[in-house]
Amino acid sequence: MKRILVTGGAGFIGSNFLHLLLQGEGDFQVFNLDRLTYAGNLLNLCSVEDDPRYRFIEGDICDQKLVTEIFQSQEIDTVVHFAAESHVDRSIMGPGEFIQTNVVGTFTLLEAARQMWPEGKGRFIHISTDEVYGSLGEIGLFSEATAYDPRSPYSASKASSDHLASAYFHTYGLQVIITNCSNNYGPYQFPEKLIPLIIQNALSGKALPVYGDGMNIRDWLYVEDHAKALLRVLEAGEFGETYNIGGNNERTNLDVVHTICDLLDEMTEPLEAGGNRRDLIQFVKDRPGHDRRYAIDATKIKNELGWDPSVDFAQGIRNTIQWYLDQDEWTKAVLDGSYRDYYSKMYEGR
Ligand code: NAD
Ligand code: TDX
Repeated sequence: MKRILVTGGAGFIGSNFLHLLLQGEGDFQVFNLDRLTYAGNLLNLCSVEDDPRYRFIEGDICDQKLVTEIFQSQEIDTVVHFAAESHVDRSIMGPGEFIQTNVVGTFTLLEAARQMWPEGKGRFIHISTDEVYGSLGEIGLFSEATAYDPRSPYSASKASSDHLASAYFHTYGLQVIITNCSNNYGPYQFPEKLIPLIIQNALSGKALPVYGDGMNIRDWLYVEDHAKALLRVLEAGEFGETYNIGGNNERTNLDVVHTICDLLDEMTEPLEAGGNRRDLIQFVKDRPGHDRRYAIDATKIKNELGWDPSVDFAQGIRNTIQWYLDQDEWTKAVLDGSYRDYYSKMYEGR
């Protein structure tokens, strides 16, 4: 029986991954180690908390004593490592936490795995991002062979953690796999990120902040497709390999915002003040070091592991909007005082 340690499972992608994993019949135990930062929320896990195969452990991945104790007492043989500080804008406001959790936290987990697992045993799946590759011009795609060129404190911290994971494979033979994924969207995403932020603001008739000229491009992937890709990696990925995961779905930010506005006009009551949601768009000061374009070549994971995205953007964005419309309790819980403080620091006077 596999004994899996998931880190950051109370966050956006981690909770979607746990839902999928626990929907399966497999014989395993899964432990979710999460510090419950502003981005972690146990409401994301209500549907799995009674599953006897699942246990939540509140704690910090940087806590070496705790991490070692979990590896020992639970005989962990698999790590799926999501825990991170994940928001680029917050990393620009204050990089310290990013270095701590993303670099030191990853090191702490790798080190525990190295100490505890005999050579040739264990599996360590390190979840990372396409942002480590930097910014693309108008053409080209990021492949697994693209050189790293991170531009924000967030992406630099993720790049550092990827390099550590890779070094543990080469130096110690730790059975590591790294995945680099494009922008995710879908249920349970914290509303600091573009898509849920625009949905929440557009619902309440607030300004919709678009950075710069709105022509930056991201490759959007529905979060369940990312979770499915990670399950394939867990089942059949090759140790020492990197897999790029992407949606083959490039869109300008402005196009994404327009799509959300039009769908909300169609799916909900009109705004009290009249007009349509596109009228709420405000171009604001650009993000410093804003990467212009990301796009993933996902040929390797398609050919080697048989994974392809299955939800197209038209369907995925509609599901996402409907999910936020249905989640009053969740929304109230996350749009709390700390979010409002963050929002005013980030957006007022911009
Ligand atoms: P998130 O911010 O929604 O969730 C992060 C989770 O980690 C939260 O539950 C938080 O409580 C937990 N956490 C943070 N610091 C911790 C610590 N020190 N110890 C224990 N738990 C801690 O992030 P997400 O969007 O779900 O991203 C998950 C992973 O996927 C990250 O590693 C991120 O870099 C990567 N990723 C995200 C995207 C995306 O579009 N969101 C794309 C590619 C890769
Ligand atoms: O208010 C906004 N206005 C705006 O124009 C916000 C929050 C964002 N943007 C722009 C910036 C980006 O070009 O939208 C794009 C997407 O922004 P984010 O949602 O902050 O995502 P991004 O910076 O692309 O990073 C995301 O994808 C890769 C995740 O946050 C990372 O965790 C992941 O690694």
